[in-house]
Formats: sequence, structure tokens, C-alpha cells
Amino acid sequence: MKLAVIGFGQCGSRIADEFARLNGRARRERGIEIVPGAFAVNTDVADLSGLSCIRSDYQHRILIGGRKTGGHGVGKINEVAAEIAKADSDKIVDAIRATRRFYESDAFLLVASTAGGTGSGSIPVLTQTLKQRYADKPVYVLLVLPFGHEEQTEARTIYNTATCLKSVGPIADATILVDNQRYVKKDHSLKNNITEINQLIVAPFYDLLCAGEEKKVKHIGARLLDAGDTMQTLSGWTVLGYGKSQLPLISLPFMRTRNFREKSSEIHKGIQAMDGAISELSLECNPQDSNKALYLLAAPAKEMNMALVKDLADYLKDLAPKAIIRYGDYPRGGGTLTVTVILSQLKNVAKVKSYYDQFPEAMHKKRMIEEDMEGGLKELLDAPIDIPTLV
Ligand SMILES: Nc1nc2c(ncn2[C@@H]2O[C@H](COP(=O)(O)OP(=O)(O)OP(=O)(O)O)[C@@H](O)[C@H]2O)c(=O)[nH]1
Ligand SMILES: [Mg+2]
Repeated sequence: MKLAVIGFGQCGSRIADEFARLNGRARRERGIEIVPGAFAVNTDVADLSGLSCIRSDYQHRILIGGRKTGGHGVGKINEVAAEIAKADSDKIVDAIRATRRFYESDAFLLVASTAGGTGSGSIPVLTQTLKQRYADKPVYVLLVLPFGHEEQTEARTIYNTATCLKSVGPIADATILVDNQRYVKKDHSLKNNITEINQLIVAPFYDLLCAGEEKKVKHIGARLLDAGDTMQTLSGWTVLGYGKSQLPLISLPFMRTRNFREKSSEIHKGIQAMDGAISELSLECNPQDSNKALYLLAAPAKEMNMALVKDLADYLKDLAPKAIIRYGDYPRGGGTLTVTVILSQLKNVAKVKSYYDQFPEAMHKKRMIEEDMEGGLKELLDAPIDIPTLV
């Protein structure tokens, strides 16, 4: 499956940059293309300059609202970003359309954080615009939810998140939710953490996108998972998971024989990777709430067989009994066995509901801050009468 990835705001652009890097890896390692176009859209010119893999021309790094913001961002006010995106949506679509390889993509993936201003305000507008202009290309959205401490300290966090979720949810073909807080590792500085978090966010896409694009027979699975399967699964609120098992040395090509014990360890490794994927989901949720699910098993060919693929399907069925389950295998090189899981069409997402529940209080706080600022400004303007003015 090939994606046109468009990042909005700083977080979205950095993750789109990570997708561009993933495409480079797919080209190098597997000789295939998975992201024929990666784009960054921002109101902040400095953030656009900080990217490394997205091409640096104006058609791939798209500055919007330049006249209104002077290239300095919208300072978390997502209503302003939405206005700017409405005014500049033609500019964005024209830039993307004009790029050489855009037409190869099967679907759009739009990415932004929900807590900032630019990303959370512009992503709903462009989701709608792209849905209207490209009836045959699904528009998927990946939204990054804020860290716990941001919810407590910044009044705009809940306001922006709730308005963004409400605006995107009903119009996107699927909304993939990623919770920053789930990726926090205490022993890193925030800068390193963010880069590492972004790599973890895109990791589940690698095998998933590559599997259907393979051209070499030895890399085509007995049960091939292609773009159609993924598109049939992605719908509504969605989470992703990715689990990995290190394979024993026996998997090296010169050690081919194995006994029944090693065979049972093969199943164990598969279950272990599936457990890893489920416990590391991009957002905490109950798998029982999903109506559509998918998993992809990727490992060297001799580490997989249809019995293992089927066992894992049964295992996922136990976890998500109501879901229609699609699955496939992807024989590839390397010393690991990985399982990628998508749980989609979730009918209940506690975290989304908690943002909606907190909204009235966030709205109240936002008003208080605005009134406070207006009051303070007025007090400053009401200078004592005996001070002379110069104009
Ligand atoms: N995972 C991840 N989160 C990020 C990254 N950069 C920022 N964030 C999170 O995104 C939110 C802030 O949004 P940004 O994307 O920086 O804001 P923006 O869309 O550029 O909007 P403004 O700067 O307000 O115009 C916070 O919750 C940050 O923790 C990133 O590279 N990766
Ligand atoms: Mg910004």
C-alpha cells in the first residue's frame, strides 16, 4: 500500500518526515516505494526548515498563512489555523497534486497533534477538502494526543484536542489515535524522547505498507495482505500495535533442522509478539470494542507456516470476539518475528470521551484567561490622567 503523507504543524510535519525516512529504508532494504509523497504544512517557517527527509522545495514544505502570521505560527489558537487552512487549501492541494509521484498513492494519511494550534486547526479543514476532491482515495488521519502533564498545565490542550477530535472523527475514513503518554520513557531527555517516540509511532506501518508492494516471489506470503485488506479494515476510531520476538539462532540458514520442541517455541514466539502488539497499542483501549481487526505476521519464511498464521488469528479472535478479522503473512529476511495489529471501528474509546467530558471546564478556563488578559490590558491603558501623552 502506498500513502501520500501530509503532516500539519510541528508534530505532524516531524512524523511525516519520519515516513519519508521509512520510504528511504523500504527502497534500500526491499527495493520498493511505500510513500510516494511526503509533505509538511505549517504556519511556522522555522519548523519547516528543521525537517530532514521531506524534500525542501515549496511544493513539499508548504508555508500557509504567511501574510497573517509572518511565518511565526498561530500560538496554539486553532480557530485561527482553521481560517488560514480554509483560505490556503487550494494552495496546499495544488502543491501536492503537482508533485510527480503523487498519483501512485492509494490513500492519504494526514498527521497532526491535537494539542497545538496549527495542526489541530488545519487538519479537519484539509480532511474535508481532500474528501471532496478525491472521492476514490480514502483519507486517513493520524492524531497524536498530548502528554499527561500538558493536559494539566495548558488550558488550550483540552480545548484544541476536543475540537479537533470532534471535527475530524465524522469525516475521515479512519482516525488512528496515538497517545504520546504511552511512549514516555523516563531515562531520556525530551528531545531524544520525541525522536524516539516518532520512530515508534511509524514503526507499525513498515511491514504493513511493504507487504502488499513486494514484487519478488520469495517475499510474497501464502496469505498476502494487500492494500485492499488494509482499506477494508480501516474505519472510524482506530489504534495500532506492534510486537517483536527475537528469533533463536536456529533460524540462521546453515542450521536448518528442528525438533518438536523448537516447533512449539515457534508458536510461542508468535503469541509473544502478538501479546507485545496488544499491550503496546498506540492508545489504551479494550480490543473487545473493535468491530474490524487485522494482523500481519512477518518473519523469515522458514519461521512461519499456515498453522501459526491460523493460531494467531484464533488468538486475536479471542481478544476481539466481535471483530471481522483479516490477516496475512509476510516472508522477509532478518532475525525477528513481528506482529502488526490494527484494531478499528472501535465503538468506545474512553480517552476520547474523557476529552469531551473535560471540555466544559476547559472552555470555562479559556474564557477566564481571555477575560483576565482583556482586563489587564485595559488597566494598563487606563494610565493616570497627569501623565502627558506624546501623540
Ligand atoms: N509525538 C510527538 N509529539 C509532538 C511532537 N512535537 C510536538 N508534539 C506534541 O504536539 C503538541 C503540540 O503541538 P505542535 O504540533 O507542536 O503544534 P502546532 O500544530 O505546530 O501548532 P502551533 O505551534 O500552536 O501553531 C504537544 O502535545 C506536544 O507534546 C513530535 O515531534 N512528536
Ligand atoms: Mg508549531
